Amino acid sequence: MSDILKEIADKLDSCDAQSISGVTGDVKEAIAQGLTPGEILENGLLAGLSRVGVKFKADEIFIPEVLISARALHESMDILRPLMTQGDIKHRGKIVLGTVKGDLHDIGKNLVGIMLEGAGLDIIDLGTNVPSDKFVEAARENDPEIVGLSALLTTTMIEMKRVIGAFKSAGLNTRIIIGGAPITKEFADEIGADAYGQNAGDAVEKVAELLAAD
Ligand code: B12
Repeated sequence: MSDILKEIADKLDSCDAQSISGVTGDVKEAIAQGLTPGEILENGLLAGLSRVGVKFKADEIFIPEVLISARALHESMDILRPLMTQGDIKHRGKIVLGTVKGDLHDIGKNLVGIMLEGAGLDIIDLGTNVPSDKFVEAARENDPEIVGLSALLTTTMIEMKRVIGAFKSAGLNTRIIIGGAPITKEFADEIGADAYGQNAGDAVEKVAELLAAD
């Protein structure tokens, strides 16, 4: 792996505010060296964040430290976003995206949003901790082809079922795609979601399939 990607992963993993402040500079340096945004994201930023996740699980670090890393990742994504969405993109449709009620994780959702934007979708991002009625309201207002739900906690997965139920009750047949670390294809089928995306790349493929089926 290139030195600069290792540097990015190590700094993000340090969870130390002083050291982490250099991450955005390293991301710019990696771009200058000709690395692609995808490489920087996968092998630098997400490699570092995954090590953070391991330490968080082992109670070696706590929420404030994870937030320092998450913020650095967010700032780095602001630098990468224009590179991932540039070009003559054909408008392919609209997607309402949000993390379900009770859940504040948004790194994965934001990444999915960036990739879908790059693939030509207009993104209506409702943010995190979004109750089912807000998804329904946003679908009524914006008339999207697709709604995307994210959940990172096993305790909030069930909210996805509520959102799907709320769409049925409201008489809306907008396609719903779900994703997030604890989500599986089996769970998606069980709750009646139209698709499941395992990661941001898969989300782009599955959304394209849903749009083609319309
Ligand atoms: C960062 C983080 C946080 C940050 C979130 C910051 C932020 N702005 O998002 C903070 C510190 C706030 C946090 C808080 C908590 N967290 Co947390 N967190 C994480 C951590 C370390 C990384 C998650 C992440 O961003 N991953 C990187 C992204 C890129 O991956 P991803 O989210 O999976 O997304 C990809 C796919 O899943 C998919 N995808 C995601 N969304 C969608 C949507 C669609 C439509 C599609 C198609 C695909 C898709 O595509 C994405 C890109 O490839 C994980 C550990 C881990 N390894 O996952 C724990 C983790 C998720 N957290 C956990 C816990 C327990 C908590 C807390 C309850 C801790 C506490 N005691 O308070 C709180 C809950 C707060 C709340 N109400 O939500 C547990 C969950 C355990 C469980 N089984 O439920 C984990 C797994 C850590 C652990 N092993 O214990 N957390």
